[in-house]
Amino acid sequence: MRKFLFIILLCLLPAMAAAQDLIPKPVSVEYGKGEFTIKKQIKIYCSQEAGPAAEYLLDKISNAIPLKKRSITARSGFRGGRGDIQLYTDPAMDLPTEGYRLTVTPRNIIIVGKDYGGVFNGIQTLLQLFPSLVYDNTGWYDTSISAPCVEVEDWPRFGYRGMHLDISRTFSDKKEVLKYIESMAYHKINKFHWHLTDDEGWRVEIKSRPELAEIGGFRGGDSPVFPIYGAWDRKYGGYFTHEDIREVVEFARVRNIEIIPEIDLPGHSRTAGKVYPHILCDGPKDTAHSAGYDMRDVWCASKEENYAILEDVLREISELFPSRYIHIGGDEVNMNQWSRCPLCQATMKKEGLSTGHELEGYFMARLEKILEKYGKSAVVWNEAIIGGKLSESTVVQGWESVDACKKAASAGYKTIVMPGKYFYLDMKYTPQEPGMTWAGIVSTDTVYSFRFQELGFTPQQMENVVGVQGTFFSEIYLDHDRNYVYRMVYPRLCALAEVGWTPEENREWDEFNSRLENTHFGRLERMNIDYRKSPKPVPEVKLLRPALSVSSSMDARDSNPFTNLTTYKYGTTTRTTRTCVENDFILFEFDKPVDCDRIEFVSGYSYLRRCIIPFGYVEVKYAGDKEFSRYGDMHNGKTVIKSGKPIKAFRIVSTSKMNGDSSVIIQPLRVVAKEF
Ligand code: TNX
Repeated sequence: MRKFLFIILLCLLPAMAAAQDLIPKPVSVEYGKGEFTIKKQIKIYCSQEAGPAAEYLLDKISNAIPLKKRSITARSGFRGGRGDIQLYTDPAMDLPTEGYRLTVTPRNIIIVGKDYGGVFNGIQTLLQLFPSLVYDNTGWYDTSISAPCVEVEDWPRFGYRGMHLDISRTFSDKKEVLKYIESMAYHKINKFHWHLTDDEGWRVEIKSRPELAEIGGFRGGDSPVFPIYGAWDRKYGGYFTHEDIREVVEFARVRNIEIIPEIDLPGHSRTAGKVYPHILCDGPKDTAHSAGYDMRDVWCASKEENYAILEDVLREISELFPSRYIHIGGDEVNMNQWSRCPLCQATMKKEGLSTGHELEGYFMARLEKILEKYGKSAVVWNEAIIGGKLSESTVVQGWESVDACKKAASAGYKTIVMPGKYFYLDMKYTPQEPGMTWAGIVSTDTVYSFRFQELGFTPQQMENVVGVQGTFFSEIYLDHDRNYVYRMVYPRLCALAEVGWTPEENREWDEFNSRLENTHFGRLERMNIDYRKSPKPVPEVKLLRPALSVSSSMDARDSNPFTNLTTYKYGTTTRTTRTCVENDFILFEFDKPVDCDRIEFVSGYSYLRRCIIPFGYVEVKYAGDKEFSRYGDMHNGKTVIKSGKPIKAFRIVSTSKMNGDSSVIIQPLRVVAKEF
């Protein structure tokens, strides 16, 4: 008998452990005795408005068990009493928006939500109580699934718990975007900030201005938009039609996710400027360092026709997206283009504006007016408020720093807190892994460590904080496989989800991390999310520093001289004064022939394939040779020379007409010693 009890206890253990590993952690959970089991059939009763959530839940349950009988009965005014699973809303319940009560007993499961979002959040908690098979739609089944008896009372800390995706730099198609949204929903993320336009591509159809997407949706090949990140040798891109967008919006709506689309204005607009050159300022072109390619990327703030185009764009976007909010950008505007433009100078005089930021304020305020006409409010990046007061209804995203968030909140704007240092999920996890670096190294722990109080947010500022958000900018994505985005986003988004959901005093890193490791990683596997695993140690190599001289057909900037290459100063680079053109070369001559395993040449940033020599070839002069001989081709800005013979010199020759940028960056060579 004792042995029997022990076995039962053993069987219960995994279920109990899993049950406690909820992410994001609920406000209150009380476990009871026993469990609710689904075998061959299930009856769901729900109120009318909870119908889509019921369908969603049934789909997930059907992932885990081949149901013989399944039914959903939706009745208006349903308030519980019948059905194995009962779902309904009760706007009068004493919980905040999106709150819910989930009760599991051996007899039934009841989820009461304050609203639709509440019911949906309750379903997400329930899914985590079931075995992770509910997430797996690849045809693996069990004969039954159970959830432990429990009473959960729960609500979010913030009403805004967002995640972002940049589909301009690297395009993601509809199927990929839907998977991304689904993964967010599993973590009770309820806002999707969709970055649809930027310098490298316009990804949303505008029927009244079709060229924007038809031409601007693609770069490279015969497109006027030159490649700047990846896909150098082909026409690359895509865009979402209105029909696609409606499908995505509906998919998100069922999942309690509001989509906030972004048209990044007035900067980050090189694509629009290539499609419609007349939208740029009347000032000089910016071609000095770029082999004739005009680098300008800012809408002229003074051409009335521009506001007419933008009204068309914003009207269609407003009609397509039900959200009250449309993101109109406002970040990183190169104001030199305005200061060289006679029209913008005249506008500034007329309007009494003395700085570029004030002109940006004028531009954004005009767009706010347009949005208002279509019943919408603006979301903007934090720089947009430097130049003066925007509308009270405008929401600010603080991305540059914690301070920028505080400033926006103090100035009275509703603020979304998303400082790069904590929440930019395109940053590296560790220095050895891929990712951007401008905001620093962002480990999962870094994300989780975000605490408003410790960072000195005042109670007044907190009143304006609507929530938190992560970003995934996609400059580097194209240089990796399609799962790169998931490794960058997960598990960091799990941490962010908890920052946005769980009361600060209930959060503790070690305990969160054990929930991740014990259970949640297993869920992510079943969700088909290729989350980041700790990297394997990189095999150590010995680097040689043979004396050499470097020369080039391109000049180096004073700030990044060629001597950074001859002294092998890792971490610094050489940067040329212009882009590369055909037949530009860089010549490396060693004082003595070098006998090594290999030489690695990398152009561009170490972590970002930009400012590279996109294509070229390599010529080598071996010890004893008089002439150079062709070693091979170079693709995507980097090459490895592994010849087995001592090398006296080598030369990289460009076959690219330009690199879409105004300089070339060269990293110090890595000359790897033979086995040591
Ligand atoms: C900053 S976030 C940007 C983006 C880049 C991102 C890369 C923001 C307002 N501007 O344009 O893609 O960094 O991390």
